Amino acid sequence: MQTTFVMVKPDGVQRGLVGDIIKRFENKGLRLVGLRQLTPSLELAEKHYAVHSERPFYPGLIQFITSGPVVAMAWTGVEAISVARNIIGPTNGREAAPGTIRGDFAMDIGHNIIHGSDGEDTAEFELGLWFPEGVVEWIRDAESQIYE
Ligand code: IDP
Ligand code: MG
Repeated sequence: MQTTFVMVKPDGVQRGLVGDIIKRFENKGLRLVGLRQLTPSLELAEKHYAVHSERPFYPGLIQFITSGPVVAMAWTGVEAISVARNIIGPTNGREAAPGTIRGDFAMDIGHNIIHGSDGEDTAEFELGLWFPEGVVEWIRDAESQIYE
């Protein structure tokens, strides 16, 4: 089992996509273990995107992500990190396949609706950053049907 960090960005919240997005992860069989709505502080945004601090799009990215509320989530499942990335789709919404979140809702590279951790180390770092109090321990009864 892995837990991954997923965040609906300000464009996804403003466009009213939170419910649809949560539904896709639930339908797939992932288990929701953390959920928080907040407008990220500059400090939090800069820590989250520190890896991109030298990129030309970084100032715009920080401005965007602090511009309004986001919905931060933690999802658990077998190989949850790559499963979530597949549900999300590639960065550029115009290139993302229909059926993925970005493929269905995004037309842009920057305003691409949603974030998902890209590896085990990133997931651990991001979960600690956005859920410092930890996540919720529970078992979905349906997991006996979801997994062999
Ligand atoms: P990812 O979100 O698919 O993992 P990353 O390369 O990690 O993509 O970039 C982080 C975020 O930075 C992207 O989701 C997007 O919002 C923004 N971003 C990435 N590349 C560009 C770009 O070329 N122009 C504008 N924004 C970008
Ligand atoms: Mg990334």
